[in-house]
Amino acid sequence: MLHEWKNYRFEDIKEVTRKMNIYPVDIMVTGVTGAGKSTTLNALFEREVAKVGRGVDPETMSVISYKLNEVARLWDTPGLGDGVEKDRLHERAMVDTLLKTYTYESKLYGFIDMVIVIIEGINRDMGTTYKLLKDVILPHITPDRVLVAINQADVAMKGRNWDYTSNSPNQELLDYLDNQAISIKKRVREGTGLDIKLPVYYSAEQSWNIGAFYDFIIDNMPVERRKI
Ligand SMILES: Nc1nc2c(ncn2[C@@H]2O[C@H](COP(=O)(O)OP(=O)(O)OP(=O)(O)O)[C@@H](O)[C@H]2O)c(=O)[nH]1
Ligand SMILES: [Mg+2]
Repeated sequence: MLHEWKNYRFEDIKEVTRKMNIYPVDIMVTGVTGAGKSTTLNALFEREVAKVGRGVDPETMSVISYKLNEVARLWDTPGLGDGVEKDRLHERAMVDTLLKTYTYESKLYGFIDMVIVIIEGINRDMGTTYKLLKDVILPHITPDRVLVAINQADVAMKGRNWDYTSNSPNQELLDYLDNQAISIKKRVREGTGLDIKLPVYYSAEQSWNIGAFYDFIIDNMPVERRKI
C-alpha cells in the first residue's frame, strides 16, 4: 500500500503548530551511527533525500534540515560511535543545533522543538545511546520533548520471523519487539534516569509501521514554544 507520508495527518500537525504559533515544527532526529536516521527520513519523504550509509562507514557528517511540508521540518544528524575525534565534532554540531535560538515578541526560544532518538532493533550496546542522551540531549532540552523509537524491526531477531513476502513480522517477532520496547524503556531509565514513553518499533528500510512511528511523534508533539 502506498502512503503519502508527507501529508499524513497534515491537519493534526497544523493544529499543533497553530496552537504553538510556529511554522514549521522542528524535529531533530538523532541516534548512534547506523541506527537508520537517514533511512527513516527517506521513508517519510518516500524518496532519497538523505544519504544512507551502504558500507560500514558512517554516512551523515553534519546536521542537515529537510522540510517535509509546510508544518514539519526534520533535522538529520551524524551518529555517535564513529571514533573519539569525530564523536566530539558530531556532539558539538548537535549541541549547537539544540542551542539555536530565535526571538519572538522580544522573548528567546529554542529552534528545535523536539528530539527523536533512534535505536537499532538489534541493540547490542546501549552505551553510546546513553551518552547521547546524557551528554548531548538532556542538558539542552527538557525530557518531555524527547522520544525514543526502535528501528530495524525486520532484523531485530537477525532476520528470523520476518516475512519478506508480506513484508511484516510474524507473531513471534511482534512479541519479541513488544518485549524489546519494555526492556529499552527500563534500560534507558537505569542508564540515564530518564523515564521515556514506551518506544514504538518500525522498519525504515522495509517501510513497515511508519504510520505508528509518525503517530508517536504527532501524538507527542509539544504544546508550546521551547522557552530558553
Ligand atoms: N534491515 C534494515 N536495515 C536498515 C533499516 N534502516 C536502516 N538500515 C540500514 O542501516 C544502514 C545505516 O543506515 P543510515 O540510515 O545511513 O543510518 P544513520 O543512522 O543515518 O547513520 P549515520 O549517518 O552514520 O549516523 C544502511 O545500510 C541502511 O540500509 C531497517 O529498518 N532495516
Ligand atoms: Mg545518516
